[in-house]
Amino acid sequence: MIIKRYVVNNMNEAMTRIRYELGSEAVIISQRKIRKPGIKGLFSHKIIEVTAAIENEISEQNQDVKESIEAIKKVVEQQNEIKAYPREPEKQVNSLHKNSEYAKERNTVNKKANSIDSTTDLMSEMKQMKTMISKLTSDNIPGNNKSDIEKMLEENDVDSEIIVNIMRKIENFKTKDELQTSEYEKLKLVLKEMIHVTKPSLQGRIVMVGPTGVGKTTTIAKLAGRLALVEKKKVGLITVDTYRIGAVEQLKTYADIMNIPFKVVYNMKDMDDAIESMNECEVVLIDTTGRSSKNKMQISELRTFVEKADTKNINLVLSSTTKNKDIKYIIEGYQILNYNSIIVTKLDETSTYGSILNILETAQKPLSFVTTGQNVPDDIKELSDDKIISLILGEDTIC
Ligand SMILES: Nc1nc2c(ncn2[C@@H]2O[C@H](COP(=O)(O)OP(=O)(O)OP(=O)(O)O)[C@@H](O)[C@H]2O)c(=O)[nH]1
Ligand SMILES: [Mg+2]
Repeated sequence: MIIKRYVVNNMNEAMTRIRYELGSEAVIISQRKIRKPGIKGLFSHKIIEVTAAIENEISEQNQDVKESIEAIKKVVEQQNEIKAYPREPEKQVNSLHKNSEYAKERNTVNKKANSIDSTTDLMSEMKQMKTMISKLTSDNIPGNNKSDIEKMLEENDVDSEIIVNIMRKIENFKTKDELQTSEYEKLKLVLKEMIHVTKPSLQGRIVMVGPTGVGKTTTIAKLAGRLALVEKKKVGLITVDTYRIGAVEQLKTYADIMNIPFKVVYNMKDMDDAIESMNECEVVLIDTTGRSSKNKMQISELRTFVEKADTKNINLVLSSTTKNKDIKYIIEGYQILNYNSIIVTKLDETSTYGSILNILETAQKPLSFVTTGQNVPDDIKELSDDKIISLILGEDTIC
């Protein structure tokens, strides 16, 4: 019996680690809330100590399968010998094994395989054996069966291609203390290498681009609120609206409430004038209309406006609820806008967070913000890479 103790933040984390390290047969023996050791522990929230156990001896069923395999192996050997001496098989073989174990084994084999008296029977028995062997060994054949890590990443909606990539990286991951590093710890180190966050610069011109309805305008309102009302900065708002009637009103309402300058841009000349008129502002937030990434014309039109903004602070805004396949198309379609960072919205609308990894890995750009609800200006956050990793692995939630 293997008994292991886990100190974790929540049961979700405990289950993930137990399932990975001890397997799905493991049972939880006890769980209790404890405080972290030392003085600090008195003031921090309680953590959980979970004890789990698993039988480490080979199960009776597996033992049985092993015995059957051994028996069948011997039948195969004997059949080969019989084939080699077709005329007087018993005599020939017996003469080869005069005082050998043959007779004894033959008895055992006959017991186990008494229906094998022809090649056809043997073939069917071999087929069964193949199934048994693959069942017994499937866990040890790479790629044959999904590992617990793969299953867990899949459950958290990490894209299948990215999972393959992660597994390859884990396999090649070398640590100083190889024997002491579990695969789960390696997974975390691999994810840390893959996920990048950037400390967003909230200065100068900041542009938001992205598909329809992902939350660009709401995100701009949140940032404007934070900068103008909390940080007391001089903020201006520009909206590039060459398409949707009504889009203007939404941002204008926020600008009026916050009492900050607001301009609507319909053409390139307007863009120059609007930027010029906001020379005094420390931060100018520029909103754009949502575009389908499939419509290359619309995206190129948007590009000319974005280039006019002349800034390195261009954010691609994507919702965490976007399908994995669409993420690839959107990121590809928006590439010509040369965005520098990513904002992932609507994390409050999802229960798994693999999409954050899917978006960052596909875009190969760092994350600046995430948004977690409709409340302006509160529901916007910067996340550390460790927090993102624990979200992706299902150890933590955002709300
Ligand atoms: N649940 C949730 N809803 C959000 C979040 N951010 C924005 N929304 C909502 O999503 C809807 C669309 O938001 P908009 O800000 O208008 O989206 P947009 O990207 O500007 O849309 P277009 O201008 O049409 O391209 C609104 O109902 C917002 O309240 C978020 O973080 N969580
Ligand atoms: Mg909008």
